[in-house]
Amino acid sequence: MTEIMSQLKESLSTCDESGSTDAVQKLLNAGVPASEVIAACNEGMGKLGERFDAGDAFIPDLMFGGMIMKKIMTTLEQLPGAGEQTPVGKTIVLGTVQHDVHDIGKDITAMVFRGNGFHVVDLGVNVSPKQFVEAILAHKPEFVGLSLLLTTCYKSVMLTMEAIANAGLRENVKICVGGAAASDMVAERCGIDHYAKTAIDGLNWAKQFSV
Ligand code: B12
Repeated sequence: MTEIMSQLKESLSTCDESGSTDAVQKLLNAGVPASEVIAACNEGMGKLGERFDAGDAFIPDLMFGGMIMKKIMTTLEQLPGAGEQTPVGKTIVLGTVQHDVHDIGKDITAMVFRGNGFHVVDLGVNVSPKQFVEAILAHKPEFVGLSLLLTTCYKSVMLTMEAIANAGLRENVKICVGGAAASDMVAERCGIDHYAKTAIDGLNWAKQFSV
């Protein structure tokens, strides 16, 4: 199984579509849980990012890698049990912060929360601080999830937190941040309750308040 996991990571990082989807199918057929498949995909996408950093991959590669990843997610979403579960009656407003258009991690997070009975309000990408505030007012969520992939968008996180506080809503919601540019330090500096390393980490954090 380790070999197929490695095949998946290698195929995704080199944008080999059939190699990636074959590996996913083999893993699922062997009963590997979707969460482990997602974790391997994450690593593969991270490696693709490293290739991009090293000048060995280019924007079209990132885009193609993103398309392969979305295809894999569609397969995972169709698995039995991946849909809405018994509602836990809690809502999360989710979005990728302003000026950032990466949505794969956010979409996985939405899928994971939905699959565990949360009501998910997905605001999409490039979400302005004002849109977050409006969504909190409209949906009265218990949780807000910010996705942050670009270090240049750190300021968007700060401005979003400021806008939520200025609207008098900070005490009403628990807030977490995730994505490649997020960290414990970002969370701490922005006054965010939790840094979620993965979607599952975010879910487990939210679940403690949801029993
Ligand atoms: C695919 C990709 C793209 C695609 C995105 C396609 C899409 N539909 O999303 C495209 C081509 C659009 C793109 C564009 C750019 N990209 Co890009 N991209 C990537 C890449 C390779 C993979 C991202 C990804 O999808 N990973 C897989 C997912 C599953 O992982 P994830 O997002 O981290 O999510 C997981 C967790 O973090 C967590 N999570 C994420 N969000 C949240 C939120 C909450 C609430 C919770 C609980 C959890 C959670 O859950 C997920 C599952 O566990 C990364 C490399 C990397 N290391 O991330 C670079 C990367 C993020 N991109 C980068 C760059 C520079 C860019 C561009 C600026 C390039 C350019 N010069 O134009 C543009 C910016 C566009 C913009 N304004 O946003 C850099 C950022 C560097 C930096 N320091 O900021 C990276 C790190 C690559 C690199 N190493 O240089 N990119």
